[in-house]
Amino acid sequence: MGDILDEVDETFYMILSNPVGAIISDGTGVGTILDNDGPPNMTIVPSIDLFEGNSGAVNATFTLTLSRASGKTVSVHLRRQMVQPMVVIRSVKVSTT
Ligand SMILES: [Ca+2]
Ligand SMILES: [Ca+2]
Repeated sequence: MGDILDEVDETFYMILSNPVGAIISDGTGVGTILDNDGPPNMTIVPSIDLFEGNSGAVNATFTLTLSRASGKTVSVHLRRQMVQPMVVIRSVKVSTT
């Protein structure tokens, strides 16, 4: 099936049975559908602004976007890098939609 989904190659069997006028000596053929689609592009929202509040922690939400769906598991490593040393990042939570 033609699609644009990056996916693993798919294998199927073609099996012969109930021959008439012949004998099946090798009745199983294997077909492999080779995926020809590359992975989607991933981007992170370039910047966000948030108010510091008056106490406690605030949440900063960065949105990651894929250019299109993938048939494979997509993962990415998140790394925190301090620009201002007084910023304390206590935790990172990830959710998907
Ligand atoms: Ca394709
Ligand atoms: Ca595909």
